[in-house]
Amino acid sequence: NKDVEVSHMKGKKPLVSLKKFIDNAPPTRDFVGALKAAHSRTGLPGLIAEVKKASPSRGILRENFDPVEIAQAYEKGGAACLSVLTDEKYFKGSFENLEAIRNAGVKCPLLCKEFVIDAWQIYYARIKGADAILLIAAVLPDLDIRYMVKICKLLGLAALVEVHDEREMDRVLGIEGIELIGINNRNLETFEVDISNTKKLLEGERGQLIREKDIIVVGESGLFTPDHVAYVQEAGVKAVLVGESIVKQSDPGKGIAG
Ligand code: IGP
Repeated sequence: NKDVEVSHMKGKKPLVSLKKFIDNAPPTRDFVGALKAAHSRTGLPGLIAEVKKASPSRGILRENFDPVEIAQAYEKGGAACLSVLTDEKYFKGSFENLEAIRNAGVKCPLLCKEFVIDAWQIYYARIKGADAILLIAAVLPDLDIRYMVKICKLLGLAALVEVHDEREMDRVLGIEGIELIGINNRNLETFEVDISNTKKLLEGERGQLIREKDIIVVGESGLFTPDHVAYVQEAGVKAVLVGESIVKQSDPGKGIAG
């Protein structure tokens, strides 16, 4: 859709030349494998710790935001994977942050947190050091998800497909080759957070299908306490995505233990 403005795409290289870069790019790291390993090692959901400067609902989360310092602290604190916001408009993130974290020698696999509406962005994320990318079911038709999941496989990226209601969950469960589903507890229209959303979407037949398909579910947003994590684990998640509560700590690495 040419009417949609994606600011970081302006003036960037066309897809053909991106493909050449990718042929020479170092291999990706195993994002799903890292989550599974953390889960089986600790018996707790694997942690995806989010490098997040600001959000539309909460404003600036951290003054003196140094993405590399935060990423290193998360890794030291025991995160399995990291999530790096690259969206500039709403989250004050950037692809430069992603690249800087990768170049700083952080070993955790990296999720690129971008509003993907065009395959171009997936190639770009790969070049900037991503090992996984977010695909949001609320903004992508099924056909695009199918196509983008295939592109991710070709590029060696994991796709974290995010849903926030039953309808989106059912759509995504109908798509072949999905390994990772994120359940967002934040309502994208009201910004309200309700962690029982994770439980609701994993009940009954949906939960059963997810277990049969061996899909890893990630509980996303609004997790602030060990009790919250225990609650979503009980609901069936094997991984969690946490931003605000740990990025706000003076030592974000120690924040993980808390
Ligand atoms: C982290 P929180 O409440 O711990 O800061 O949430 C993460 O789930 C949230 O940033 C998020 C998000 C998204 C951001 C989930 N899905 C999609 C941007 C786009």
